[in-house]
Amino acid sequence: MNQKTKVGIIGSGPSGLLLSQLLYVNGIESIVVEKRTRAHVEGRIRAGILEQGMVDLLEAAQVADRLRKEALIHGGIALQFEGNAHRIDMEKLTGGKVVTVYGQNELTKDLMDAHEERGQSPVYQALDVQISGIEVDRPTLTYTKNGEAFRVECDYVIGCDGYHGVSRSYIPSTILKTYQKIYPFGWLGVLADVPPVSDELIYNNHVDGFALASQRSKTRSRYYIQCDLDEDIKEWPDDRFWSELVHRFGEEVGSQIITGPSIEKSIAPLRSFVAEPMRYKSLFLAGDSAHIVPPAGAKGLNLAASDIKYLSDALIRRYKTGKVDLLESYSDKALSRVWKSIRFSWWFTSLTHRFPEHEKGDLGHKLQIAELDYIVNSKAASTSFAENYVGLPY
Ligand code: RFL
Ligand code: PHB
Repeated sequence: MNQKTKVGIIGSGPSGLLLSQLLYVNGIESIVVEKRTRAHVEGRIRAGILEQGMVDLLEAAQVADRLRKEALIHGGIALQFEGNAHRIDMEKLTGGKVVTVYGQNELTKDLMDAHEERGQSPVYQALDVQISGIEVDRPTLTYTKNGEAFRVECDYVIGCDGYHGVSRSYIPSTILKTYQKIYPFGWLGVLADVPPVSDELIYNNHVDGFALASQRSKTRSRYYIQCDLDEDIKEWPDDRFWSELVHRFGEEVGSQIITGPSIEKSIAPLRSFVAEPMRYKSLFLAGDSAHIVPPAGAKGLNLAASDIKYLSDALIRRYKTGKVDLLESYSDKALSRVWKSIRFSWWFTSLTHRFPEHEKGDLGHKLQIAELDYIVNSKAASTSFAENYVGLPY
């Protein structure tokens, strides 16, 4: 079957859904193709911290009603090291900026519901997605669904298909340059319906490994501990997870952690990755298809949002005025912000995790403590930290 649209979008993660919703609000039609089911995409427990820029974009996309009612606003976070937690007052240090706590899966649900309401849901279970003709005027997306072949003719193809997607591979290898660092550890995350240990997030440096106390609501906690890459999740029954978490948070915080049955548990590998350029002819990359950050710093989803802001502005301008200048500058503009978040996330990971080359409590660990101590005690350093954490300007 043949279809025609203006913008063909691959992937219905937050990048793809937000882009198509913003285009819709501005009267520009698009088609989203997604290889998984709606339930699968919606069920992925991932990010939870939104910068103000992303919240503003969700408002512009007219999908922020539930978020406005249910999200939590955080004006600070704590950095814990050597057993003591130190609050960074981000709101005060940045002249009033805060972050919003709202699960990525809730946000995905809101976006999917908005698509469904307007009768334009993504094409789920679209298999074998391929792109052709990005070098000519009108590229084409092809896919199969339930054994039937489909062909979508469009003006632009947007690769929002994540790190493992297909779109990046359509940029010729003579043009594409990738940068990557794989970290020698992962994060073991648990979601549980228990009240969070603290009103705000606590990032904890411990000689046995990093730990993070996060949350989704006043009654739902999200905790992470640094783990080895080859850990088998089956070796981590709830009791073992809670006892390691309590141990890493130490006397003061650990003893206050309320435990309960996990409702989700998973291990995520950590990497820094950037693909340049983020545009080739009529193919544009956005979100995780072009870059990955380690999760300390909570930048992945927020970077996807800034890409979508630049790209939606560029496409809206193209369709409203015929001008393609913002499409031409998209890759450079997006990458300039991407690299700053890549740097912040890499630096914050280096400062808070235990590295295999560190003997317990060796020089590397001592240097981390000295820098953390500097951050929490120097106004200049804590301001710089806060400025990055709440999100650099778009
Ligand atoms: P996604 O979410 O990976 O969506 C890509 C979609 O494309 C589909 N797809 C295809 N569809 C059709 N054909 C193909 N060939 C396809 N290949 C793939 C996939 O099925 C999928 O639905 O990318 P997107 O939209 O760019 O969104 C990126 C975010 O999901 C990601 O950056 C964040 O989750 C990262 N992240 C965090 N970011 C934050 O800003 N704050 C956080 O607090 C935060 N915490 C996290 C995180 C990521 C984590 N994990 C597990 C990676 C915590 C964790 C544990
Ligand atoms: C989360 O709540 O999932 C979360 C929070 C902060 C991070 C990473 C993940 O830095």
